[in-house]
Amino acid sequence: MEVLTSADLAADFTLDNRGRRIFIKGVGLVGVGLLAGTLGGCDKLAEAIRNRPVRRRLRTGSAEVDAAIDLYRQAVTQMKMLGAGDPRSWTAQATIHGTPAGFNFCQHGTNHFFDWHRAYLFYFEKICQKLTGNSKFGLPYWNWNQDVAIHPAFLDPTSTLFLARNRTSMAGSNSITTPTLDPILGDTNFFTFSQQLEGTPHNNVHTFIGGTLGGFTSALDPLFWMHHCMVDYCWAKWNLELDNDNTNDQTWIGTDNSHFVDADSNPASATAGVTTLMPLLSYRYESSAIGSSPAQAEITMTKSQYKKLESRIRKGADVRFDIKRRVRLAERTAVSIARPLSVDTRSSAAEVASIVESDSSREVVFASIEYAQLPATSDFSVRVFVNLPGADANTPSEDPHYAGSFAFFGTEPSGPGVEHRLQPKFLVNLTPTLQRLRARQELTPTGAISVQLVPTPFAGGFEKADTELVLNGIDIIVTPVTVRAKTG
Ligand SMILES: [Cu+2]
Repeated sequence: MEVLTSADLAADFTLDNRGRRIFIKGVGLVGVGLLAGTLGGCDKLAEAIRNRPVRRRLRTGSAEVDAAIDLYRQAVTQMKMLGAGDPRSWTAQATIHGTPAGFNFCQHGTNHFFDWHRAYLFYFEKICQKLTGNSKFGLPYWNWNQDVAIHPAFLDPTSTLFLARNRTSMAGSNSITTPTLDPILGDTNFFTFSQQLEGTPHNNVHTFIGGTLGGFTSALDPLFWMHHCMVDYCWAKWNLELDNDNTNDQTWIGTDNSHFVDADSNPASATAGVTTLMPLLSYRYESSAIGSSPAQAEITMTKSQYKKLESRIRKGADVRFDIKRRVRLAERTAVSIARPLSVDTRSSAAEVASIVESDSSREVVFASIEYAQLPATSDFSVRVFVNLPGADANTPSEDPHYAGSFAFFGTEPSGPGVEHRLQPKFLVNLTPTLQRLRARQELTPTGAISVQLVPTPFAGGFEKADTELVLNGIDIIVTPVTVRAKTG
């Protein structure tokens, strides 16, 4: 529980003379109503922030969570009853994200994956609050790392929260496990953290659970919002609890995410910069563990600690996606998912040596994999191995050569109305695997490094074994480690 007074806010925010807009350094003028849901003077603003909605971990056995699920059920029922012409209706909301013909305004595979979806959830939550008449409603989040199974409230076929899915649990997927999530949440670079969180747990949850959730219209599944709320909590935990900084790149901060609708059906938007403040000012998360990062105990923050934190979030840091070295492994090529692909470094020994000997305290080595389009099916993940040319779908992920995995969200749309092709790109951190192989003396500064891409079906066989993956290229890239900020 942070202690926050109007005096703190007066120092940090300058209200305009009518008390309707606040000036936030680096972000500019923002409506008070946007962030705190209220108009008026400093006292009301401080009050609104102190009492902002709590987004709790979706679970059984908690009266507060049960109450949030009840409100959510009411909100979904009401949104489904609104006419299709109402921009707050269930289908209109899902259409902002995607239509059967493809993704619409959502950001995937870009640097705005986190902030676009945060703004999307923010306005959706406001609509839920308005329709239920409960301004304290907070979206519960599905922490798939702590609770692999879908909450029972979403599994009852007679409930409005139900939609047909392929699975009722993430059990059997290693995309949400602690060994997978720890290095991703441990990545101190905003850009590479975002890309990995998107490609691995985010995409896998969509397609492993499957059904509508696995495709472009996924927001029609009531569970979509709980899944994305968890993605948002991953970002908030990384940023606020684990002391990592967002980028201070002015282009990023100033990018406006639009095409949203507020609770009164007005067009709404939010810059990336504003979204970084939302978990501090507009709602807050009930902390929970993700991987080895424990739940943070509710702490009493002094005013100065709170101000320090708020100022750190507002400023961000000099974080960029800098590539120090790049070694090309493969050019454009098409491969069937039934066939693992093995590619290796054919460049100079010096380049290989610089990767093998890369100082892991100062550099991170990634496999950067870019595709020309989405595949025709998405019932599989692609697992990445280092120096294991014989790796196949049966090779266990516990193998020391295993580095990580990613999945495709959505399948290549076809037919009229399809405007643009997505070019999915993924980063898989090779650093721990390279270190392990070096310790086992399986890597030498003059030998080659090979990387294997192994499509592995979620269960049994592939839905369509002749599905093609069209690669744009594979590179090994070396990026400098971003130094983590230290708050008081
Ligand atoms: Cu998503």
